Amino acid sequence: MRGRVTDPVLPALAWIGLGANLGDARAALAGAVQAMARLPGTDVLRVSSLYRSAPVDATGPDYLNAVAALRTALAPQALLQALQALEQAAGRERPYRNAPRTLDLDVLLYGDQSIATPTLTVPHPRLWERAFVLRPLVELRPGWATPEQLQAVAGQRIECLGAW
Ligand code: PH2
Ligand code: MG
Ligand code: MG
Repeated sequence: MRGRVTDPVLPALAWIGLGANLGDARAALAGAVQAMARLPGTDVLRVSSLYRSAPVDATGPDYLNAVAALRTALAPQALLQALQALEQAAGRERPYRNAPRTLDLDVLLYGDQSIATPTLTVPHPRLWERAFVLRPLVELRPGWATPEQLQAVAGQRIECLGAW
């Protein structure tokens, strides 16, 4: 089964974190949602509100962030490669870790799978440390994070901008 682009037990529900803080971030995120909907065997089920957030472990302008729920027949590694291709198409450069970026698409959750490969760790290892992930995720999945988990990121500046 390894190496298949799609898998007979799929589709799976995948949760994607979107972020950008260089260039026209709003257009980049909106374009990414449309592009994800065009990926093979993939539907965008839901998209959170748009959020503005202060950089976490990073410098540069404020970010725009959101979370999308996909139903996809792409296996995790194929999904990762497809998302990286969209980042590249949006002009993503990687001069140093957590550099400002035109588009970042992270696989946060993939079904109930735990994945640990050199290129992909799911659940995303820093998911619970980041308000810019937890807040939009909980908007789409109320009750998914505990009040304590939300409290732990309450000091991070983030503002819900509402609908796109
Ligand atoms: N992404 C990072 C590092 N820091 N901060 C915010 N506010 N939003 C992000 O998307 C973000 C970040 C690494 O991917
Ligand atoms: Mg990221
Ligand atoms: Mg990333």
